Amino acid sequence: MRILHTSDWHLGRAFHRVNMLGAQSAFIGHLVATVREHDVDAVVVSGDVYDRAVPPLAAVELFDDALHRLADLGVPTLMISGNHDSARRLGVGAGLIGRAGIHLRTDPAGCATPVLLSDAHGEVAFYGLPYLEPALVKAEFGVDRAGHEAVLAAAMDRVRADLATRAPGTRSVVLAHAFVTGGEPSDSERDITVGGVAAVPSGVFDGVDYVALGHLHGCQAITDRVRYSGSPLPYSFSEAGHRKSMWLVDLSADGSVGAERVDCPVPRPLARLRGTLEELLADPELARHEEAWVEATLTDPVRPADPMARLTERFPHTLSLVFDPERAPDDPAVSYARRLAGRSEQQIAEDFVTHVRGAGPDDHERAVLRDAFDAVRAEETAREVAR
Ligand SMILES: [Mn+2]
Repeated sequence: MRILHTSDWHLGRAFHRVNMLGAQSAFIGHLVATVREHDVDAVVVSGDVYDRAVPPLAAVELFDDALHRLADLGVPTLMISGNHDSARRLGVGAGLIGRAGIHLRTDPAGCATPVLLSDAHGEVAFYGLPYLEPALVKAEFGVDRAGHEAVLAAAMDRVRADLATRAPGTRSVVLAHAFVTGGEPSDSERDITVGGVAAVPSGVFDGVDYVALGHLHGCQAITDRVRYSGSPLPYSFSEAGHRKSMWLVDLSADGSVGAERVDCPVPRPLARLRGTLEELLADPELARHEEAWVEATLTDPVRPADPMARLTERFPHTLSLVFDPERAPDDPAVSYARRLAGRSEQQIAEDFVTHVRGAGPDDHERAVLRDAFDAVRAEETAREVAR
C-alpha cells in the first residue's frame, strides 16, 4: 500500500508580512497531482491543518477546496487535529465528510477506532491520534500525572489492544502530533512543554508498522518507521536550510516500510544574510539571493540610516531586519534579546531569580516555576479548545 504523508499545513498563516494562501493553495494542487502521478492509495495529514483555533475565512475556504479536491480523487484520506487546531471546530461535520472518504480524527476517545483500508495483501488499520493536551485528556486516559509520554502511552496501549483483536497479519499506521525525542525543532512550532518535558521517546509507538508524525516543521526520520513529513512551506527563517517535502511510503505485505521524499513547490527561496550594511549591498556573491525572501542581520557597530530602504533596493523581498552590532561580549550594550535567544521560559525565569537574589532557585522553587508555566499553557490551550 502506498501512503502519502504530510502535516502542518498551517492554512491561514503568514510568513512575516507575506500572505501564504496562494502558496498554500499551490501546495494543495501539488498534493493532488502527486497522488495521481504516484498512484497513492491513502493520504495522511498529521495535524495543524489550520494555524489557529479560529482561522480566517479565506483559510476555511481553502480547506473546503482541499476537501473537495481530495474527495474528487477518490483516494481515502485521514486527518488529525494538531496543537494549533481547535479539535472541536475542525471536527464539525466529520461524520458527513467521512462519507466522502475523508476521515477527520479530532476526538481522543476515537483513537483506537481505526479506518480500515485494504490492498491485495490484506487490511491496513489506520489509527488517528489527535494532539493530546495532557491536562485536558488525562481523565479520558485514566493517567494521574499529566505528561505527554503518559497520555500518548495510554492512547497507544488502546491502539495495540485493538490491533490484537484484528486478523493476524493486519498492518498498522498511526497518525500522531507530538514532539518525539531526537527530533530537530525550528522556530515556528508552538512550545508544548509540560512539566519541563516536551519530548516523548519513539518507543511509545512500538508495535505499529508506520508512524506518520506531525508537529516538527523539518522533514526528518526518527527511525525507519517513525517519520516527520514537516510543513510543506517555511514559516520562519530558521527553516532556511529545510527541503520542504512529503513522504511517499510503501508498506509491503509483511509490514516493512520504504520511504521516498517528494519535494514541495518552493514559492521563493529563503536567505539569511549577515554583515554590515555596506557589505550586504556590495558583495557580488550575494547576487543569487536578490530574489529570495531575506532576513538580514546587520553587524554595523552603529545603526546605519534607513537600512530597510537601502536593503530593499538590492533585495526587494527583505522581510526581517535584525541588528546585532559586533561588540565585545562583556559590553553592557549587547542586547537583552540576544542574551535571551535560544533559552526556555523556565531558564529565563530561573536566571531572573538568580539575578535579583544572588542565589538561584532550589528544587522546590524550580517546581513552583514549572507548575506556573504548565498552568498558564494548560489554561491557554483550554481557552483555545473552548473557542
Ligand atoms: Mn505545526
